[in-house]
Amino acid sequence: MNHDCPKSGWIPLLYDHTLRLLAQRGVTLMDIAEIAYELQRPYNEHLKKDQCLTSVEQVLKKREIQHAIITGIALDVLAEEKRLPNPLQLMMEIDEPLYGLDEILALSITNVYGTIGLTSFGYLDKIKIGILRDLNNRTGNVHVFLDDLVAGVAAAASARIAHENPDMERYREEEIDLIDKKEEGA
Ligand SMILES: [Ca+2]
Repeated sequence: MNHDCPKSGWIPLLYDHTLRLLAQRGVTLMDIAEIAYELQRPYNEHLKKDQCLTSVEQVLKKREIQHAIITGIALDVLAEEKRLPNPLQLMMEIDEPLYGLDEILALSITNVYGTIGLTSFGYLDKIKIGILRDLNNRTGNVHVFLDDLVAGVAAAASARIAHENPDMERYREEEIDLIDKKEEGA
């Protein structure tokens, strides 16, 4: 741990760094917002894409989510550069189907917003929409972790909107407030 970094300055830096990493890997926040929109639209006819974008931004401000993205993208990049030790290097190159840590890491993102996020994540694993389909088709790049991270953030952003929906019980709103406050103050 680097104790030279003042806590108050470090957290926004990590947010910017996370956005930069996603951009370097060809993923914009609007790409993620569009998936969140598709997930949540059936339940919310007044939903706007801007709302989804704001939700994605809020999700990406959470430290444990930044940590998951930084870790997963680092492994993808190291695999692309063939710098991982074997057999991990080989498993990443062939996207070994029995290797499930990419999904486990992404679940740490969806877990923040409870079971709605979990259900959406499972759904996205089956139907690859938007940028998820593009990531799967981009040859020459390793996206073992990135596809699940993007799905995780989209599912979390969608769950966050679901929690905010006025049709849901009041305690849900309070729950979301608590989660946000806990993170901001952490
Ligand atoms: Ca994957």
